[in-house]
Amino acid sequence: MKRVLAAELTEIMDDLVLLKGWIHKMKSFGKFAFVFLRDKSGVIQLVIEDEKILSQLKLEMSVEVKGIPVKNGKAPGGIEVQVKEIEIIGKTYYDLLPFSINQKKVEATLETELDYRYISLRRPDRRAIFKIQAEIVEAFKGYFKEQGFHEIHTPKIIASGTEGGSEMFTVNYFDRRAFLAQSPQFYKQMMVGAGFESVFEIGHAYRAELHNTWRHLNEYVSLDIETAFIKDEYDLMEFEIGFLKHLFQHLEENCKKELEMYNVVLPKIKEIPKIPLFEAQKILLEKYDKKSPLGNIDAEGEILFSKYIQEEYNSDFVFLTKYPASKRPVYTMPDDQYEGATKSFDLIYKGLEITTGGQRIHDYEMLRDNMIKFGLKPEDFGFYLDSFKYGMPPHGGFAIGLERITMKLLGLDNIRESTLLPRDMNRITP
Ligand code: AMO
Repeated sequence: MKRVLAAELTEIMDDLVLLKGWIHKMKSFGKFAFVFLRDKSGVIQLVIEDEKILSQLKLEMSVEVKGIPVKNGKAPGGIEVQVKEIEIIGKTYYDLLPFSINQKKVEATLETELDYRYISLRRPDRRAIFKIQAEIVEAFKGYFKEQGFHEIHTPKIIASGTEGGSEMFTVNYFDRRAFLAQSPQFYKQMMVGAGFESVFEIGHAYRAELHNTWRHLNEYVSLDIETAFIKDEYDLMEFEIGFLKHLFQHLEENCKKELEMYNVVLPKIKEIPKIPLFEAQKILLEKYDKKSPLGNIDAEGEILFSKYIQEEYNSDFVFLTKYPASKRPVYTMPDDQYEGATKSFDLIYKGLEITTGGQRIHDYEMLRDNMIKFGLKPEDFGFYLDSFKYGMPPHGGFAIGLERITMKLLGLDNIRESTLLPRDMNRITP
């Protein structure tokens, strides 16, 4: 007998159906009970009259059910199943569930939920986050494949850092020291130059950030692109706008139910304002008396500036452009208009940076000289620098943090909520 899913029971079938799932909720009326069965698709009401079996049922057991679907206007979805046979196929071994699966509110802290991720994900609203996340990845793949980009998978155990700074995890690699990749930066550039021209990668990135915040993880998923023969960084911003438009269309078509659970109204993107960083800093100071750190704006500044953009441009998004060279990695192309600035940008979405990108230095000598200017030793960059000796074309790219875009889209408060199994300074399990 073929299994049917709860959500597939939309009309009455004469025959017995086979359902499998977990006991979501039970309402007993003495001689019979309504038992709600949950599977990956939804919840269906069962009517059970066998008192012996009812006494054995416990929340979250997994069961196999054979029964006849009948109409009941009061049942969720208008259909209930009159159970003929029920078998317990997955026993439980708990005294008390760590938190409720079947109530609107969880009544547990986020940390407890994460400790019991294997239970919290049984909640349909929690699984919805990851359904949407999976569709963000689908949309990213779909869009960039359509644009002629080639998917790559680059190593995550690497010999040197790519993003400057000290946020790297070291790994014992036999008798040598290696690092976990902070980003696929060098390899995505290399693959563009190697002839693919346009590449994308969906992969893990590692940051040994020494602070636990609502927006930082130590391991996250990076949606990266890199493309050759661009004119400048504005070509890249157009790619990101194109992707976002496609993404929201894709989510509207594929995640209606899940988006409703979080009351998400998808943004309608026409244009995204592009504002040089120094102007954003000036506006923050003049309008909000908010001072910014040198060559950047901090988390509070991002939130305030997004508020300003929402009021002035009616946009959830803003590109901050022309970041200073001193605050950008060594590979970033200097700007030809503003002294000390670069052809790089961040995309801020509802008060949070979700993307960094920019045009890269593609000329071998220029890159080598920039490394020296940054106080780095060109010989430490071996294969990366060498790959620029063979006609590297003008190119650039960007990376979107998957958990960050998911979080902002759903209006979640903490990045851990949009991370399946978060890694932070205090957590490496489950
Ligand atoms: P950057 O370091 O800004 O740029 O990272 C790109 C994007 O990745 C996400 N992100 C993070 N998400 C969660 N936790 C973190 N600790 C974290 N760090 C970064 C953010 C961020 O915007 N190589 C460049 C990209 C490029 O230029 O192509 C880079 O990695 O969403």
